[in-house]
Amino acid sequence: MTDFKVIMSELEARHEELLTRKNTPDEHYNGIYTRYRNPILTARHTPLHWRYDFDPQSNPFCMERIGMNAVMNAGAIKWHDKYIVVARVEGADRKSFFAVAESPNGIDNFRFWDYPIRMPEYGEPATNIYDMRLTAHEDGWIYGVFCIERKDPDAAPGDLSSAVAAAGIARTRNLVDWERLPDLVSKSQQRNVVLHPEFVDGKYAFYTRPQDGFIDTGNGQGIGWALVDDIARAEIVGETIINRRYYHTIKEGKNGEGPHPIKTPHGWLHLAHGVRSCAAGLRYVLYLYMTELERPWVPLAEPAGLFMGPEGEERIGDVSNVLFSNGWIADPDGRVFIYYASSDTRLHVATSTVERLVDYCLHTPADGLTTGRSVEQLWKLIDKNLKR
Ligand code: BGC
Ligand code: BMA
Repeated sequence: MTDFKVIMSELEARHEELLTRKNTPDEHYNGIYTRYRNPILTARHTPLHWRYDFDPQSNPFCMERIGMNAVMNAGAIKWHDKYIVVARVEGADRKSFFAVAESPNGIDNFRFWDYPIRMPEYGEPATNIYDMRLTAHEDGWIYGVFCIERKDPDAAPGDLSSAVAAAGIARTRNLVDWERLPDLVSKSQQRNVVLHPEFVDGKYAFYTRPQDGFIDTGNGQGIGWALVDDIARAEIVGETIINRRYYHTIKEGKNGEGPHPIKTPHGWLHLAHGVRSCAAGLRYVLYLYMTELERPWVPLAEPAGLFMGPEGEERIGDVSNVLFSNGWIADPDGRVFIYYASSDTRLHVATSTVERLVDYCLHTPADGLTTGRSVEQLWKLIDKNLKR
């Protein structure tokens, strides 16, 4: 009994120390963004009262009764002056769920709310849900659009991996009570669906990612754009591809919109992920692109290659070689907080400004798609620097 108390108070002290640890910027300078040294959320950050049974009678060994495995891919929003993330928390049972965590400064001191989100079901209960994109829409609601996954009913008898992915839609005013709307109706499977924050021609607008199968995007050529009349009966009737995949690029295999784009005076600033296949499996990196202000579906600029890729410990985790982001916050003062997860294991933050990210997009050479053109671009810069 005394042991139990001692163990508990030690656990609490260590947990508090972890939660209140100050985060500091990484020393590497590239002028584009600054990484922070510590992950902002990991499985260890989840509340002790989610994991331990605090009753010495029913838990004599003071054991973790419900294990947490990872905290990753989080939607993000500034709300009541707090930096809020709605993280994908994955339990030891491989099921993920959504949980809100808040921080006073966006960089450290993230703390989960007492209870994770109880997401209402729509139709047949989902086996898993993940990767929520948050959108404070001009209609006044905060929307969460996320992936719902169920076993493929047409899978061969021994195939326990094939799945079907679709987009779930829910809305809230307080991030606690969620109203689930019908799932997005689409001819193809969908993952990485994002709601644009403004009406376009009086309609709701979605970034989509049509795909042939659960993993393979197949003929799905990239990030799509679709208008929907009624959010409570959302159906994709036509999709325009606004950001394409190309051979031998960082997004050769697949790509997907991250969080909803940030509105800037120069156009919409988009954060996305690109995937390619290699001997080590799939490699996920982040990239940026811009679209026109008045016509958010029209491409404006896209720097060549990756914006951020996994580095150091980020490379290692449950699904190694992955950076994924579905949340960022643009503050009124121009600062941007990029919430990205590494290797499906932990959540990090990097900071930048709208001005820097727009400059990066508009003035970084675009991908010439051949090595010859890449070297020409390099020569141009070298000449400029050495022949001044
Ligand atoms: C996993 C996701 C992953 C997807 C495609 C799902 O089962 O939960 O993290 O993105 O498969 O690989
Ligand atoms: C996906 C995403 C993420 C994940 C990534 C790597 O397709 O939807 O959930 O981070 O794969 O596993």
